[in-house]
Amino acid sequence: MPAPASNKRVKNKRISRNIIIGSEAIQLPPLGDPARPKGIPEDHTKRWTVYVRQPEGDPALSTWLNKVQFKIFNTYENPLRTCENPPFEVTETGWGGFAIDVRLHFQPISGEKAQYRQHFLQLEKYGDEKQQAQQEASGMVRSEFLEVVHFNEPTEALFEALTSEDQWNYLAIPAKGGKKAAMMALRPDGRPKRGFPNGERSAQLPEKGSDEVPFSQDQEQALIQFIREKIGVVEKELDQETKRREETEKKLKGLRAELGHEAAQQAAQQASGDRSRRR
Ligand code: SLL
Repeated sequence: MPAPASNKRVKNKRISRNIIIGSEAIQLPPLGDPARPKGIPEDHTKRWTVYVRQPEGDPALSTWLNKVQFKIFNTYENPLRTCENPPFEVTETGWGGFAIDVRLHFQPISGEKAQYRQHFLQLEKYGDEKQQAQQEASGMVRSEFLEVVHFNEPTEALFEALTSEDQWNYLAIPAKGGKKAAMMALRPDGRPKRGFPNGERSAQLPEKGSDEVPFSQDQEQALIQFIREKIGVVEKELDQETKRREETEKKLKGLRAELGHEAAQQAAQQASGDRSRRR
């Protein structure tokens, strides 16, 4: 029986995605300090957050990541914390660091099993003097690692999702964003205008520009024309310079010949003088 279409894999392809797994910790105001939030166990000295984030500007995480579970220290209530949606993070208070299991669950279209990573919850300052001074000054200790997730021979559905333009839609500036939004040429739904007016998807530039469409084939042609003209100007100047150099060289050659002739005569006179004196 043939495998259902959703499980069909794209042979000889591997798509990788980066994620940041990290934690941030800040000092809590001490016991008795009115600024200390209520209801925190007396021995807790830090507030921390452990998280899975996408690197800035990367394709959207939720294309492939469905949910994240953080297995925190087992003295915490409900130590297996599940984040079904971004932000994939857990915030708690405590007094000590420990290793957190991070379970990455992929979108069902991927047909992939969950993957496990570990992150050590770093609460105390660390690193060289400069790093520690920076942590002291900011009042925060951050520890981050870049992790790579590989999809070997992804399912067709995952391959489609991981190669789709939609992964960057989250970067679109909302339509009411003023000048910047106009620059981006947005559709009414806030997504960037792309492709041809008939909806055909393309990496081509639109033919005509406007106030809202700064980059077009027209503008590209105008730029090419401008550069060609400038190249023409430079070539003409180069020609003139070459001619000037040739003339100068000719003059130099003439002068050298003249000088050579005179010098030869002088040398000859000198030599004959020397001879007559010697006699
Ligand atoms: C270890 N580092 O790995 C030690 C344990 C546990 C920290 C650190 C409070 C937990 C709670 C807290 O910060 N525990 O209140 O349940 O063995």
